[in-house]
Amino acid sequence: MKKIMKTAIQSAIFSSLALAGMASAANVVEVTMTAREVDVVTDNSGTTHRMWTYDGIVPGPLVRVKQGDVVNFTLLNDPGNEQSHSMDFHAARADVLDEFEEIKPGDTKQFTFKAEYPGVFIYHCGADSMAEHISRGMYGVIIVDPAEGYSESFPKPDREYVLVQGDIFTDGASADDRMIGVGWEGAIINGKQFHYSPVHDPNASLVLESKPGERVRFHFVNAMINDAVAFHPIAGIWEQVWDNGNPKNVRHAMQTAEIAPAHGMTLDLISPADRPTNNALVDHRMKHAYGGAISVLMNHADADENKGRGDQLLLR
Ligand SMILES: [Cu+2]
Repeated sequence: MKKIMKTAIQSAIFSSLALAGMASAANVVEVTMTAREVDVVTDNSGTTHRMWTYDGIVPGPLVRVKQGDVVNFTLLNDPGNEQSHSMDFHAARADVLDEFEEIKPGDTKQFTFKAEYPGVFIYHCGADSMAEHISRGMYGVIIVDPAEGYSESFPKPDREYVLVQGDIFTDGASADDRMIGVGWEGAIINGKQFHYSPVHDPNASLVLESKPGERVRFHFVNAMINDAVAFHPIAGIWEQVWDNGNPKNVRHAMQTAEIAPAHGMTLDLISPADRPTNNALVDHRMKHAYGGAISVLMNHADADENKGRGDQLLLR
């Protein structure tokens, strides 16, 4: 009896130690961003707009963690700013009035969350009016890679690109204007109209690239404030689409994926292996496509080895 008790106590102690060990084993990822209100170039010709940003860039920095990681986030609101700002990570479960509260210029906000679910999530400023804060550029992407890694139903890609579609409004458009679409000038992909489309804009100097037959993965986030995106790869078919980027939410051989505002999707494209081809990745809503939401993917043998890998997932 005594011996059994002792064993039970020992095993209880061992269990709690094991749990503590597991907790401390969680990877903690430090992420710091500074809200900055600055002029940003929004097309391939050098046109600037007054934007509100994370770290002075649109979209903000790409954050990538693994499911189970703890994100320790710090937001600084630059003292030179005029507006209050905040951070809302869609990958977090938190308190909108606590972690996501807005802070005044000069203030700092720190919070921690655990990335519990895999997928591709938007983050954005939630300060009033969101219509203005988001459409002036305060958004970005956090990818949470699945804890179990790649699998048969979620294969390892050869290349990955991050695409974020947002709105661009005339500088003077008020929050109320933006809410109802007044002053809308076009759609921006990773911060610029026709960013990767020399076909539609001779000043575009960047294209997306892959080799024939490669599996190219797109992590797409819709940061437009009112409109869904009808994402279609012209001259291609999405091999698989994972709603919200979660390996469990798979669909096959899709032509067009409807992506709601503030939603994300992961989509794979495989080009013919036997010859060089091109795809035009469009928002099939013509207003958006011809407003700037067309990107060219060139599939050719000389594709830049660095593109779609390492730090070249979100081309600036
Ligand atoms: Cu803001």
